[in-house]
Formats: sequence, C-alpha cells, structure tokens
Amino acid sequence: MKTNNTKEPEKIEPVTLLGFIKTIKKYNIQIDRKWQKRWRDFNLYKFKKNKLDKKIYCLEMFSYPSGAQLHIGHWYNYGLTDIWARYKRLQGYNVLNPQGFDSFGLPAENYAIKTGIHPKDSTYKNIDTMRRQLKEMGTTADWDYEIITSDPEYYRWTQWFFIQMYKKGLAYRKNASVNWCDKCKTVLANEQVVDGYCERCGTEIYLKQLTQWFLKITAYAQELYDSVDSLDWPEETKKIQKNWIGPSRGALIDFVIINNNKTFSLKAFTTRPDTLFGLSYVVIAPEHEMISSLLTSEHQDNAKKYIENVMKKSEIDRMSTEREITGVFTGSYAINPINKEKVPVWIADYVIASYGTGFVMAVPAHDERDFKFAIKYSLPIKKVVDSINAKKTDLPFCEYGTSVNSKEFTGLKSKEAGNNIVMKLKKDGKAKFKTTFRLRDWLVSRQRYWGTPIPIIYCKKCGVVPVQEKDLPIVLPYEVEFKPTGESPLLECDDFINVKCPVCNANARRETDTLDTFVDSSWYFLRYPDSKNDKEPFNKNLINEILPVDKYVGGREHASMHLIYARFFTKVLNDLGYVNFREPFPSLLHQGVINSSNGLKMSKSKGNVISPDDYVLKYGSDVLRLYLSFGFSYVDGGPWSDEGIEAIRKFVEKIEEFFTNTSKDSIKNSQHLDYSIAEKKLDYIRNFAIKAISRDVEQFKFNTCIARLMEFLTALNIYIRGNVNKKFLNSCLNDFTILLSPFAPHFAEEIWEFLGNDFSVFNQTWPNYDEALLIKEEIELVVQINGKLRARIVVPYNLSKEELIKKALDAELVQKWLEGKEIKKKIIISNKLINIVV
Ligand code: ANZ
Ligand code: ZN
Repeated sequence: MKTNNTKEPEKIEPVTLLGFIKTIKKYNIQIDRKWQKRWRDFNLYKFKKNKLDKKIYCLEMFSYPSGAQLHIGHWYNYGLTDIWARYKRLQGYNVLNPQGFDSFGLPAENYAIKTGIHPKDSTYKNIDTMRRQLKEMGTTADWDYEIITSDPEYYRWTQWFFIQMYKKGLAYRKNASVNWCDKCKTVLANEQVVDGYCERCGTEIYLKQLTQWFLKITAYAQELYDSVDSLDWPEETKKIQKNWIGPSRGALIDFVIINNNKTFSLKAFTTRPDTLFGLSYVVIAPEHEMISSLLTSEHQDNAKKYIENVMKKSEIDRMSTEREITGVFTGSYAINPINKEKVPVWIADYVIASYGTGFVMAVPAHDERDFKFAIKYSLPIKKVVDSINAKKTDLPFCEYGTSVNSKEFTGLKSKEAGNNIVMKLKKDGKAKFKTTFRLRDWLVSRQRYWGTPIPIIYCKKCGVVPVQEKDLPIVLPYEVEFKPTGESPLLECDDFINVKCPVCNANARRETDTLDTFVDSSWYFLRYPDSKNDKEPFNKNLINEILPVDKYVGGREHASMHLIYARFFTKVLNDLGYVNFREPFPSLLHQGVINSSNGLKMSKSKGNVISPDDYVLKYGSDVLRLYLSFGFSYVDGGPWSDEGIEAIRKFVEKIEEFFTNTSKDSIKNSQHLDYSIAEKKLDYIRNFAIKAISRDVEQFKFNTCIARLMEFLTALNIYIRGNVNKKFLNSCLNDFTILLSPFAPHFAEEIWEFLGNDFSVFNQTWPNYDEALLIKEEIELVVQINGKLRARIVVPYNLSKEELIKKALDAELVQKWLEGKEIKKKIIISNKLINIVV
C-alpha cells in the first residue's frame, strides 16, 4: 500500500471504517426489529431444497404450547442452538433450523374442563403468542417449514403411520392391566409414572384391566439397546436408555404344578438359576391369567379377596423393596425340577404380571423380597451361595459367590453353576436360556379428547377394521362438550362414533381413544423438510438427502421417552422402506437448566420465574443471548443473575464505544509503513480468536467464545493506537464482527452496516486462521533436576534437542545445581521441559 503525502484528502479504501457516520447507534430492541424486518424482506434464512450438497439439519426439540409465554428454557434451547446454526451458515452450509409445536395433550384439555375454553382455541392462541415471541428472538428458523401436530394436515399422517404399523402387526390391541390415573381419567405409559404417581398431576396410580392399543416396541429392543453405543450422545443419556431397555440375561425354568389331581406347567424367568437348590416356594402375579387354575376350593375366597385389594396398588409401588409385601397361599404345589422337592405356590403383590412370565421361583436366602416374604410367612430359608471371601455370610446374600448345598454343583462359581444347572435341565426340555428386555410394549391409547384419533373402526361382523387411507384424516370433531366428569367428550359424540364399516358397509363404531402425544412427536423431524406435502407424509428421496438430523438439542428429561420412541419409529420406517437410515439423531446434546438467582427451580408458585420477554424489551435480544452464552456452561446451566446481564451489557457498550472511536481522526491519520509490531500482535490475537471460537462453537462451549471476543476487543483497543495499516485493521474489524455475529446477530448486522459493508454479515464466510501465525517465537522452558523444578529459561520456539540441552546447561542457575554432579540421563520434551538426572 502506498502512502500519500499530498494535501489532498486521503483516498478511501473500497471497504473502510471511515464513513460519514461517526457514532454507532446504541443497541436496543429497535435494532432487533430493524434487522428482523430486513431478514424477512430478503428471505435471508430460506432453506434451499434444491441445494442439498452442503446442508445442515439443526433441530431443537419443538415446544409444547402449554403456557402462553416462552420461558427462559425455550430461550436457552432455541436462542443458543441458533448460534451453532449461524456458524454453520457462515461456513457455507444450507441450514434448516425449523420451528413447530407439539400441540396435542392433556393440559389444554384439563384447562377446558375447568374453564370451558375449547382446547383448540386455547392451544392455537398460545401458539400465536409463542410464534411471535420466537420470531422476536431472531433465529434462523425458516417459518415456511412450521408444523403443528394438532393440524389435520399433520395428524392425517400420524394416523397413516398407525395404520401401516397395524398392517405389519406392530400396532395391536390387548387386554392388560394398565396404569390408571383417576384424576386425569386416562391410562399412562410406564414412562409417565414417576415413583408410583402420575407425572402430570401427581395422583397415585393404580392398575386397571382395560383393552388398550400398544405399539410393539419390544420387537426392536435388542437393536435399540445395541446401537445406543454408536451414537454421539451424552454418556449419561446412553446409560439411561440402556437401563430402560434392558436386557436381563437368565433362563426360563419349567415347574410342574399340582392342584389336587390336576397338573400343568408354568415357566419362571430367573437371572439366578444357580440358586435353584435354595427354592422355598414359587410365586405368581395376582393378575396372572392362570390364577384360577391354581386356586384350590379351600383357598378360593381368601385369595380372591386378596387379589381385589392388590389391584388397587401401583406397579412401581408393588415392585419397591421398601414397602411391606403381602401374599396368600393358593393351595397348589410346584415340583422343583432339579431335586423333585415339593414347594407351595403363593400369590404375591411383588410379582408383576407383565414382566418375565409373571411367575417367579423364590429363593429367600439370596433375594431381598423373597427373604422378607419368607420371614413374614414362615417359609424355609436355604442358603446355597457363599461369598467367596468372607467366611460367614449374612442373609440375604444377593451377590455372586460359590455354590453350596447344591449337590454336584457345589463348589462352582455362581455363573458356572447357573450355566450347568440350565444345561442339565435343558437336556430334559425343562429349561432354556433366555434374555428378557425390561422394555415393555408402548401403550398408546388414551381415553381423552385432545389428541390424534386412532383410525380404527369396530364392526360387529368384521371385527377391528383400519380406516381406509383415502378416508384420512379422521378429523377430531370441534363441536363437543366438556364436562367435569373428565370423560372424553368423544364418547358422547354420535356423529363421530357412528360410521359405516369400510368392508361390509354395516353400521359400525369408531374407536374413541386418541393417541399418546408421544406418537405425534415420534416422527415430526421427518415432516419438517416436506411440511406442505399433501400426497404423502414426506417425499422419500428428499428426506433421505436431508436426514438424519445433524444436530439435535433438547432437554435431558426426554432420555427415556421421546428419544426411545423416535428411534423406534425410525427403525420401523426403515423396515417399511420409507427412510434409508436407522437412527434419527446421530448427534445429540442437552442444554442445562437455568434456575432462579438463588439456585432454585423456577416455578410460578414460587414467583421466581424469569420472563425472557422483560429482558428482551429492556436490553434487546442480543444482550440476553450474549448473557446466556457467557454466563453459563451450555450443558450445565446454573442460576440466573441480573448483575451478569448488566455486565454483558457493558461489554456491548464497549463494543459500541470502540467502533465509534474507530471513526475518529486519530485513526484516520495513522500511517502504514510495514507489518508493524502492533500488527503482528493483533494478528496473533485475531488468529487465536478465530481458531478458538471455531473449535468451541462446534462443541457448544459458548462461554469461552465470548471470552475470546472480549480479548480480541481489548487487543483492538490497544493496538489501534499503534502503527496499524488501515486495510489490515479493516479486515480485523470485519473478522471481529463476523465472529460476533452468531452470538449477537442483530448487533453484528448493525456494525457490519456501520463499517460500510453490504447486507448481510450472514452472507459472509467464516474467517480462516493461519496456523503459522499462532506459533509463538519464544517459549518458557522448565528445567528439572532429578524431577525437581530448578529453573525456567526463555528459549526460541522449536529449538532442536541438542540446542535445548546446551541452553539449559548454560543457564547460571542450572550450573549451580549441577556443580560436582555427574549427569546420568537427559529427558527432553520439546518446547516444554528438560529433566536432568544426576
Ligand atoms: C430367582 C432368583 C434368585 C432371582 C435370586 C433373583 C435372585 P431383573 O434383573 O430385573 O431382570 N423376577 C422375575 N420375574 C419377575 C416378575 N414378573 N416380578 C417380580 N420379580 C420377578 O430381575 C430378574 C429377577 O427378578 C428374577 O431372578 C426373578 O427372581 C425376579 F437369588 O429368580 B430371580
Ligand atoms: Zn364390517
């Protein structure tokens, strides 16, 4: 670059700092509005379906429009994941980062029962508010792809999938004892029961016999379990899934049952076949279908009364080892297949009908619940396993050890004994190895109104008939009455219920149950890219190009439900030929939780809820975004702080001040000579910032990114007063603005414009860094003698080993320590350390 010594005003470089504007506009919500409008006008964040060679599908778990307001959790999830999305965009990716609403569900219906306001009215009103708030957040969401699960255009395809599954035998009806919440008047999936209580309303759950719809998720248990390991997911989430799914390795053992003169056989699932010689009784679940064959006439009345009582308790409660367990004798006996001993058959509440076979071999000496039970009812306790180490073992001893009192198996280690016992029984066809998954089939029918109607018709002649695809969607009727009984209003909706059988045209009845809302959310990520398709749920080719989702971000609370269900759906759809992948979310991340300032969970009742809107109004959305980025580790979250947000506002002010100063004359007159010291130092910091921010955004470590931006700004403030070439300075300012832009998109646009650049900063390319410029010229070398730190010396970077030793030995301090000693060995770690052994 030439210097200009004439009197003429200096010629301005094409892109320069020195425009006519001397002061940058103060950042506030007006700036948000200005740029949001500009983005809309230019359709800047349009996802281009015809440009898929370099695409990113970035997805946040969609929101449930229960309250009328976005809460800080939404903000943290959507606002900050958008940083990553913007970063990808600046790297040249075509980014899809869509928004939508998971809008069916109980709260809206309960609200309707209380207030008479129709769930559809309240839900769509909430959606309007939330949509406006989400737009004011200023993310890269392309709203053309919005989906709402309670729209018939969406749930038509949820119904369609249900029918596909039904045809494949993956959706079935069965009479089962199910978790019933009396307050919500509906059944709940096991996942929705928390410690025996309804996840939503906290009412204690009890079991009820009902005919219900299930999805056969257990058919995929093995794969759901095995492929967890291949996913780039948080380790704790993988563990939760594995625990939830299973498996439990063990055996099925046949017992001959004798009820007076009748005999038949029952299988018990056990994980400890090695304990078979310790058998003291067998025990069956109260709701087991074979119960009536087990009751002798003498014990009928007593047992039936007992069963009635137990059915009122929840499954979780019954499984707990904490509470008192109860049982009743059936009058029948069972034969232990290994030694032909006769033991009594009991019914007990701690046995669950739906797990294993619902029939258990009880070994009180080695199982806690069996032990309690045996003590209570004076049943024998026979020790058959000894601890390997201790001489005396307290009972119950539930670990593995060495077999005792077990005939030819005595002395074997537990696993080997169990294995051999099963092998021996197997020869007579009395046992086999068996792996049982803990995962149960997914109960999907709900006796409620505000959900996707199950597309099934019951005909007296033809039985269960799926609705024909051409008749979809089965629209949820609007004109219904909400009564405080809590029963689904569909039950009284004759227009809906009465229908002609699609097969024989006779009068038939519609299913009035609706689907669990988790069915709606099990495939929404497949609908987004093709949300307007009215011929099919999605175009296969398109979906296979865009999916799987590249980055999925949402709450940890979904580890065992949504994230298992969505994986299941994807595998089914792959088997049915609709998608060409088997995992929907190869890369997953959970945001942390933002608590109130005293560290408590935010809740309306405690009155400590932080409303993001208040802060957006006061500071502008970018200040909130920067605060959430800087004040927290993204995956951990933490307590809110008003001082923290004030501090970040100061940072924004410092940026404003800096850019205003850049337009002052002192800088205008700075003359370029050559690559000055100042330039070199600034360039180092710039390159360091680019490198660190690129790496950290990729890992959602936003707080360190902001720290680098702060350093960069400090350096700019210092070196700008030095001898800095304007063109170079300008490129630094542009880079700073681009690096800032994902974290403060509106503010960065404002700066970008102030710098005289063309719209938009988001059409720029993320800057590259030069590794060569990051290499330091000198380093501090640590000198140890016999492993003890004795000196630190400054040496040129990347010196050879020989030269390093020479420098070290030359150092005065080192010489002092070495005096009169013989050097035995020298250990050198380049650019770091020398250890001299004497
Ligand atoms: C005999 C035995 C002896 C057992 C022993 C344990 C210890 P996980 O690991 O969860 O799969 N069981 C089987 N079916 C059951 C049911 N429907 N309801 C309640 N308990 C049931 O648990 C498997 C163990 O739980 C099985 O192994 C069985 O008790 C019990 F020293 O069989 B075991
Ligand atoms: Zn029919």
